Amino acid sequence: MPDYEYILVERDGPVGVVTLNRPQALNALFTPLVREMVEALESFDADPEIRALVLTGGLRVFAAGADLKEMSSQSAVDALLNNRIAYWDRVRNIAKPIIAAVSGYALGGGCELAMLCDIIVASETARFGQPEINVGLIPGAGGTQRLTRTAGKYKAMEMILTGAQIDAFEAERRGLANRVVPPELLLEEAKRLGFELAEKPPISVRLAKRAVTKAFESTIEAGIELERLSFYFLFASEDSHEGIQAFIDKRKPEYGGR
Ligand code: DAK
Repeated sequence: MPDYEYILVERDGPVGVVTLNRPQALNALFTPLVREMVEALESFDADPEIRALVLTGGLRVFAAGADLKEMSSQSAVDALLNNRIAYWDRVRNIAKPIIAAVSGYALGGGCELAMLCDIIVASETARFGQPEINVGLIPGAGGTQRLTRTAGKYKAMEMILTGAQIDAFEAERRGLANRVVPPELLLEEAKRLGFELAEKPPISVRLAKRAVTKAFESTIEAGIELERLSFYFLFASEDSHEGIQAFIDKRKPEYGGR
């Protein structure tokens, strides 16, 4: 295993566990962390002894979204050319099932990351939300499409337009979490599911995952494309710079509608 700085990697028999580990920034998804996460997931995906993956952020927080400090200096053209979404596409292309073990905040890109996984186990403390609107953006890593298909138009619209969060129990009711468990049982339950999947025929699991994903996403491409261009476009707005800067300065943003 390579040395990672921002994640922890563990093998438990046939289950590979990747833990986001940037606690001082609430696991904000800056590029070095995302790169390490993708590399670790791909390396487990290529390992014949691993049959299922668990992705977690530990007990305190899953991930508080993309790194607003990293994004603060980004122009619309930077966003387009950096093509950081390629990392997210690589997560989407992992062939083995990924179980998200979510505790604490799963916000913005954190919520979108959980939704890229195949099964979501939530701890009682989990909170899901798409707060990008509060910093002058919109979800940029699939949230407008995946949350809408999962929770339905009206709940997704409310969450995305207001930035309101939902707790673990509402997430379960809305189909955004498979089950809710006490925090101390979160990893155990996620791994238990991983062990269960590891007993199944791997090729069937792989093809079943792909087919279910296809059913979920068959017309998603157009939506994602639109979302991505809109997201990049927002970096040309004064309000996104104001929103992000206000977050960093710890003050209330003043939006001028430009
Ligand atoms: N980015 C950077 N730093 C963050 C952060 C973030 N998203 N969230 C928290 N932190 C940092 C804080 O700045 C603080 O650092 P210091 O001030 O101590 O240096 C530290 O983590 C602890 O945070 P707080 O002091 O704020 O902790 P609280 O418990 O008071 O509040 C909170 C927790 C999660 C409610 C709050 O931190 C918060 O509102 N965070 C921002 C949440 C947010 O707006 N997230 C959405 C970001 S936009 C894409 C890929 C991804 C995305 C889009 C496109 N492509 C590749 C195209 C995703 C976009 C987003 O996620």
